[in-house]
Amino acid sequence: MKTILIGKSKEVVIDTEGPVVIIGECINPTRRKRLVSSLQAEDFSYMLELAKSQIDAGADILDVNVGYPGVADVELLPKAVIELQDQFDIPLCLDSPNPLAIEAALRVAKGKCLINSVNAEEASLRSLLPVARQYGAAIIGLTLDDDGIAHEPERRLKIAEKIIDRAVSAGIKQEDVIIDPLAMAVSADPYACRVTLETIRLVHDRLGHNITLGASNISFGLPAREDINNAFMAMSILYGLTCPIANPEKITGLVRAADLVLARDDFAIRFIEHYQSKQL
Ligand code: THG
Repeated sequence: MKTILIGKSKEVVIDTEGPVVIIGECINPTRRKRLVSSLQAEDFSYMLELAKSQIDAGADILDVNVGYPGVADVELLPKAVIELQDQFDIPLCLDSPNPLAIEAALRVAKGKCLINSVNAEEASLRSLLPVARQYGAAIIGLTLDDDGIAHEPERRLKIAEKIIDRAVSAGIKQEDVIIDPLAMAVSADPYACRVTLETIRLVHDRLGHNITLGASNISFGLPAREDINNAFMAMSILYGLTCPIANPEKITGLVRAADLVLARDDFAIRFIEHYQSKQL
């Protein structure tokens, strides 16, 4: 199954057969004080720097999250989109819990964006599916519903099916629903990653949809986070993860290596190209 996103004109294809597509996570005020203070002053230069460095490091899509307490991302998210699309031709993943901010950003965005995110709560489906349909956007479907987060992979699969059914009923193409199996901190629950891995496998085998997740969520609260993230990322890719949300400066080498090992990079062309770009 293929999901196509579009920047100003450039198309990016996310294909369940791979290779892995990287959604750059760094435009996110969590733990980035400088992004918060610059955005508060409506100075977008640091955000644009973060965009450039992520693209140079291998990002195919940029996640854009400008929300933080006390600031109206209804106004800020569309401004950020305009600034980014003025400089870069890369598809955007609009990341906000606020449906009004998502809609305001879609109104000004060129191309075809990804909405991050919809979930199976009735309020989320009702507010966002018509918006996705209206603007021709693809959606990330988080596998949680009005009962919260399920701990059984089979239940997360059922929730994924529900989101896909409702999206198709709302006029969204099936392939435009990318499933997020929910990556949670393994420090809080020893089985957190096993549940996520098993959900990835079920969604891949039974539904055949593209799959995303926040790759660095799992290692919160632990040392040597990169080691943990890398182990989880490699296993997730084998099971069917196709478009992780991650820091490209830390993940692109591993992603290229995984594609090579999975016979998705004939003659190691992309692997070597990435390796050489880092030597410059
Ligand atoms: N699923 C979906 N969307 C998501 C998530 C998800 N969006 C947000 C988040 N989870 C993924 N994005 C981030 C962005 C920044 C950080 C973590 C996840 C982050 N990382 C470092 C830290 O934790 O200290 C700091 C920056 C760095 O090391 O580069 O803050 O699960 N659909």
